[in-house]
Amino acid sequence: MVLKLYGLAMSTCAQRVLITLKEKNVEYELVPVDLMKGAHKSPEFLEKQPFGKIPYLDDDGFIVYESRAICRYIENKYKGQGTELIPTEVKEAAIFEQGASIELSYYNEAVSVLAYENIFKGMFQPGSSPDAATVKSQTEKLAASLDAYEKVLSKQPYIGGNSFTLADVFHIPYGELLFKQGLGDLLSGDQRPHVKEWWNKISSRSSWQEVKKL
Ligand SMILES: N[C@@H](CCC(=O)N[C@@H](CS)C(=O)NCC(=O)O)C(=O)O
Repeated sequence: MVLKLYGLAMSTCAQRVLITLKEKNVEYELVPVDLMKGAHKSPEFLEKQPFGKIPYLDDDGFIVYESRAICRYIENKYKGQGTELIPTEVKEAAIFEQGASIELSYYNEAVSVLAYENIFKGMFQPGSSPDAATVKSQTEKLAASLDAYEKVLSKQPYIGGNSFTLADVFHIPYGELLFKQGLGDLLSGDQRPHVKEWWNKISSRSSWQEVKKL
């Protein structure tokens, strides 16, 4: 049975998984979940994903949720197929885990709060506007983190080491949304040349170009 991903192609968390599926050349079916109608809070959905969030994966009855965990599951299940997204050599694996933790610790909160304030808030609460103080503080926090990224990326080409990995994949969807908020310069400005080079490389992957068209 083909893997079933419950989510939406426009959801950043589902996009992480979709990029992974494309990189691994794995067949899948995307089953839409109507967030506007609250389908993700229905008893049937909560049975599979108790936190009421998209996405979750159904692999012939085996359920896994949390986008990063789903990506790791797909990589481990399809090891040897498509792009290798988690290195196996012990030191390379450690640097990969370091990169994955960097994304979760120093990037995800700022980019997700910014996307909420500048994009999603208005969609879910029509008439509301971004909180200027939150936008300012999260932008400053992200800029400070990216200064540290610049140091990391001056020593290695990818955030998870010497090759493209899931640590890079995890950054892509929210990174792209920064450009839709007029904040793309944080990633592609000349003030951080190694971040710029890294962002250009990871965002031009054909997997992401295909996911953007879904
Ligand atoms: N840590 C979770 C986050 C999931 C998440 O926040 N999903 C969002 C879409 S990107 C969602 O379901 N939002 C609807 C809601 O919170 O009601 C993951 O990575 O899967």
